[in-house]
Amino acid sequence: MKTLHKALVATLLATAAAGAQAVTISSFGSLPMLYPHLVANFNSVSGVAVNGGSYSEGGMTFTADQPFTAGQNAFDLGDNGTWGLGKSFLSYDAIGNTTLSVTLDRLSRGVAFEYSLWEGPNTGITLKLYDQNNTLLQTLNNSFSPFGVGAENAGVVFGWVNDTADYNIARFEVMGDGVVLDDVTAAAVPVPAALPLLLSALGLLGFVARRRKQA
Ligand SMILES: [Ca+2]
Repeated sequence: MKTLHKALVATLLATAAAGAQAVTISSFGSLPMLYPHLVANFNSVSGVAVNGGSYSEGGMTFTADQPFTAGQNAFDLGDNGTWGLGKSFLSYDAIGNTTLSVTLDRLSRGVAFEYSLWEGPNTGITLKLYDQNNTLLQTLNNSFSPFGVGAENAGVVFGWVNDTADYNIARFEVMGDGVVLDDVTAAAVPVPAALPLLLSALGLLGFVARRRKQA
């Protein structure tokens, strides 16, 4: 019991200290892992074409102003070769910039995904984060130039986390030309989900205190 109590406190302290930073999915360990993340990996669908509608998975709803496909298994990325051999992912149009909007079922303080894209000169994506009032929180640009020899199946993980109290992501947009995405992840939710968790942690402290009193 004492060890568990220490682990909970350590996790909460780590959460408070993490601050804002660019992240990869592998470094999501610095986020509050006590709550489940929202994850869409598109592994359970095959070639679902969406044109003017939306696709939902893992607590996220994907919409775009141009067609996209959920559960794509291979995608021609021009100079970047064929992407995603052996995996299932989301792809969208390679003709001009497209904005993919992702609405979250719950507020989040961080998002990340693996991506690749069509040939240059558009060698990156723009990520925009919005709060529950649809107010823009942040605009981030990420450069990625996987082109040429050896670029087949190249991809990079990009994301952002800010665990300050009033930073709540309700929706985000990924803009780019011929983008493929996989393992879209929205980090755990300190508010409002943190409240019952904090209460349960406090309850645990109370339980420990009571046990000590009885001993
Ligand atoms: Ca996948």
